[in-house]
Amino acid sequence: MGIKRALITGVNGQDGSYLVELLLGKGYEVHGTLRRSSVFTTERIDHLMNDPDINEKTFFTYLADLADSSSLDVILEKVRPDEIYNLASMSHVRVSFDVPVYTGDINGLGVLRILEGIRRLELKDTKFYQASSSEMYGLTPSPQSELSPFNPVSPYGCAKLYGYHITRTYRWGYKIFASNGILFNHESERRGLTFVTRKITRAASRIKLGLQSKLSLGNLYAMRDWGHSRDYMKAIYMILQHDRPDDFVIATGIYHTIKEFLNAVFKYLDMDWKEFVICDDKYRRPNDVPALQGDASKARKELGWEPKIDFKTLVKLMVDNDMKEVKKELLVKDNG
Ligand code: F7E
Repeated sequence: MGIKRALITGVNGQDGSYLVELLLGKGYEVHGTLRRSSVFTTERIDHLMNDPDINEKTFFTYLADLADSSSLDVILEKVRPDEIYNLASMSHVRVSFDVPVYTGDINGLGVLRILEGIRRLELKDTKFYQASSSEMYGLTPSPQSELSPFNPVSPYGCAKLYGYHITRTYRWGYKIFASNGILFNHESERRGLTFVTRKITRAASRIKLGLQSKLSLGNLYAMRDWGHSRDYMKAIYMILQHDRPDDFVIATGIYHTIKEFLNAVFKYLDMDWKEFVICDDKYRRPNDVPALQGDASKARKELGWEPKIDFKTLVKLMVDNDMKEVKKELLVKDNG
């Protein structure tokens, strides 16, 4: 058997960066797509792109866009991947209320554009993974499993639900090995700075080091089931190695409020969050999902997957990393 070839859309995102490391470690040749931007957006994969041993032999990047099927088709035809991981999306739920049509195009129709590419090019041996989301459950009471109904309340959740269903439709209609991972919130040291966990760990570090005095947030009562992205990328790899295409919830099963996350972070830094946090309506959403807590029993049983990084360790990893990064920022400022 030759070297396996994977295509990851959105390879420069938090998840893409961990997945490319995992696949390169398993001996895959990895092809990744990025969207063009006026600023550099490759910082999470620069260590791989700049490594001559990796870059020249096994890791290739392309500019492409889920809005543009021609850009996808060219890559599909050239790479003819064994596995496709569709991680590209407009990933911010609050922002989806500002750009709802764009969100529908990318997170919904974008999935269809890839599936149509697989179908039209007759890539019969290509397996497809769709990054579905717990946001699709919306108002459904927790805990949520593969059998729970979907009740999305955001343009993001609605578009992701289209992606979920079109993936199943192509699995059944065209016998494509197409699977969904329904991933609950997953964070890390590489999480974008506008998601609530990283916003908190970064701000707490800046407050601790005297660079910031207040932190503005929205709804503090929402509950989320937070895991680590690295663990979740192992799960999605396992989903495509399973003997048949299927849909799996990936979650820790444990949930916390935003207040509990604040408490854990500020306590770790010997501070009291109540002295620094202010609530600002700007960060509230027209609708917010109240409580997400995943039941990943099916993935545990059928894939043998389990998360290794618990809540306390996640908080520690993120805070330690932000303290290090903010200290570096301070050093540059002092020397400049
Ligand atoms: O918000 C509340 C906010 O933006 C979590 C994405 O990866 O997970 C993520 O979506 C909670 C919400 O993540 C702020 O109202 C309060 O209740 O970190 P988040 P999310 O919306 O759950 C799902 C599974 C995905 O698929 C998405 O791609 O925190 N919250 N104050 C705030 N949230 C933000 N961002 N900023 C605040 O100031």
